[in-house]
Amino acid sequence: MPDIPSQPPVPPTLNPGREGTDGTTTLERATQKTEPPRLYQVLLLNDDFTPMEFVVMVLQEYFRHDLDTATQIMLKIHHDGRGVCGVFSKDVAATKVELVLAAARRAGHPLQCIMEAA
Ligand code: TYC
Repeated sequence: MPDIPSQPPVPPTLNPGREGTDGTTTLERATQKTEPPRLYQVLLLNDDFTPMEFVVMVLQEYFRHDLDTATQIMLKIHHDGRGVCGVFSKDVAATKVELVLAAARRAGHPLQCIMEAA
């Protein structure tokens, strides 16, 4: 099914015409000020109960880190209280948070996963 855009397309606005010497008017497209989409960090928070192996698995399966990187990130979270798993668009970050929380609850772990504007 095609995606339904959340907003209607914005018609191009035109600057006032620039008069030529030959009676013609040239219309110029106004500069569009489109901000780049905001990015969001997905973070895991430390707790005393979730097994280290489960956190490493989450970092590998949901954030595509290799075993060494996943282990380093897990240890950073264990020591500092929190750590960044990855940076994504808003929709992708929200989906990762939901998937990680669902996996943790299924496994009976209290792991917390949050997103923050980067
Ligand atoms: N602190 C946990 C333990 O000692 C391990 C852990 C690491 C838990 C990172 C959560 O996000 C976390 N078993």
